[in-house]
Amino acid sequence: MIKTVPTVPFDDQKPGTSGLRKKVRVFQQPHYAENFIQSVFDSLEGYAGKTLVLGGDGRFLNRDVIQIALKMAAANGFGRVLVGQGGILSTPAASHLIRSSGAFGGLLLSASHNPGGPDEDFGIKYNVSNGGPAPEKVTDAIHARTLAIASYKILDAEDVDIDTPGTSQLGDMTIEIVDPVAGYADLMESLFDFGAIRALIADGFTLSFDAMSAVTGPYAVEIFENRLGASKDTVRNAIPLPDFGRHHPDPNLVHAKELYDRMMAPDAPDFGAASDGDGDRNLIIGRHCYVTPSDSLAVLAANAHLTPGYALGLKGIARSMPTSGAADRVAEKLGIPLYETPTGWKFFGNLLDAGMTTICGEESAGTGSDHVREKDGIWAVLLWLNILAARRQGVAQIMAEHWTTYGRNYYARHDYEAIAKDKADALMEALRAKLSTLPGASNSGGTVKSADDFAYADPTDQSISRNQGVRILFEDGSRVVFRLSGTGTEGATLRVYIERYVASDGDLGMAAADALAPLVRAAQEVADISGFTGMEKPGVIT
Ligand code: VG1
Ligand code: CO
Repeated sequence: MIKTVPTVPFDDQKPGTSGLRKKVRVFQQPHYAENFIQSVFDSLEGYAGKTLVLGGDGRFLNRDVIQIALKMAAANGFGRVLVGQGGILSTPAASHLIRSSGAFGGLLLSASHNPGGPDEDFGIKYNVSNGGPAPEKVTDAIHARTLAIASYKILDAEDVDIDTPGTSQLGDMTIEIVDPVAGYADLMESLFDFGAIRALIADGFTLSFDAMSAVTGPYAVEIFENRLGASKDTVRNAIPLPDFGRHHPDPNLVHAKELYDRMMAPDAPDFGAASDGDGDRNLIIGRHCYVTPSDSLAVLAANAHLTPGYALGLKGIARSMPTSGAADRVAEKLGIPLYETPTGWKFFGNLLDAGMTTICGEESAGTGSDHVREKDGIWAVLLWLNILAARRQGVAQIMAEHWTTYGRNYYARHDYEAIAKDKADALMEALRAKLSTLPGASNSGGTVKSADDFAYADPTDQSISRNQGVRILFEDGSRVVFRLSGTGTEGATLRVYIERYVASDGDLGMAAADALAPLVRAAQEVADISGFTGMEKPGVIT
């Protein structure tokens, strides 16, 4: 029986960089998840009888919201829902499933790199039929609907068994519980030379993958251990846990410290990697050699042609604005276009659909390609492995050669977390107010060449996105970028992105912190970070 439940709007359901993310306690309020899901459905047209993909990263509340979404999808007229067994689907696997099944769209339950558990974060994101995050015009419509919603529809039914593979009925709707891993692993096998990687591993190459007790565990075990023959202790923290073992599933130098330490030890494996809560990010650390995500994008783009899936070359490279310009130099050398987009994967979808770019990346450890419409952690690891197998060189050697060819973009991101929102807004406001006075002025970073607030015009549909981050560009090509995070759930997070380019005949062997120190001072001088936030230092440096 379909129930129509009266409700009132919540005023805080505006999707951020990647879906709606809130504390679990917020999502547990009566009608909260239901309101948002109904607002998503109300913003779509023509889904009657069509297929919806449903799954998440296994965090606390995942299973409960899956039951709600199933009953609401049935009540709202979807014809079929594909659910990852146990409610599990990594974000890239969900993207692939949407595409391969011809689904109308998908609901992805995750707060990605944010921690999980009863006192931590949960999230819901809607992806469209190309498998990618809903573009801004859709998320704007969803938000508008959340402010006007008066009722939602839900089927009055028993909970559905989501753990047993197979097909069942819920009202008029069919539910298929599918293997979350197999189809995705097959896709990976179609893109990369598994034989060459297997041979590399058989020759003694060692790797370590930290799944951070999040969703990639089952994928990594199947792909690295079962299909590629890596030893059975390759994947660490392989079981997805509702609270990620109380860790923060963000693969960076702070939260993946254990992996970092292992990779810096005298007996380190040849290659180390980690992924985040929902499996779309990747951290790459070679033996004694950390690779910044921006450099990783550049190296992958420069070498992708060595792998079967990309043997014909790349159509273009796209990177988010704060991501370093390392990939730009590769695009230049390859003679292909480079696109600079705002932060967040939703901006890459149109470029990928239009065949304008093949590889995309973000400084936040996200890299992906046109094989799906999300960033993809395991894909990036496999592309690295395939390149290592083709070149038979170590990560450190590959990085050194890359910098000698292209020069080096020293890079770091400084995060100031949990700042009072009004203070963060005031900082950005003050910065914007002085933008026009900066060009020509000098500070510790050198002479400012230009300063602006990044705006993006999508070349495929001409839609404009403004206020995407303040950029201060120096005459020597260095830059400092400031923006506020759109994924946090506590106060505001200020991200400061710092970059300095040194040409191939310059000093390529500095410690990043030393190379960037003058620009870090410049950031403080220009934005008075400590004055506005009361913080002398960032909490996280990646
Ligand atoms: C962050 C990253 C951004 C990424 C987004 C979603 O956004 O900076 O590059 O696309 O997270 O990643 P923000 O607005 O907090 O800077 V995930 O893996 O959390 O879905
Ligand atoms: Co993620």
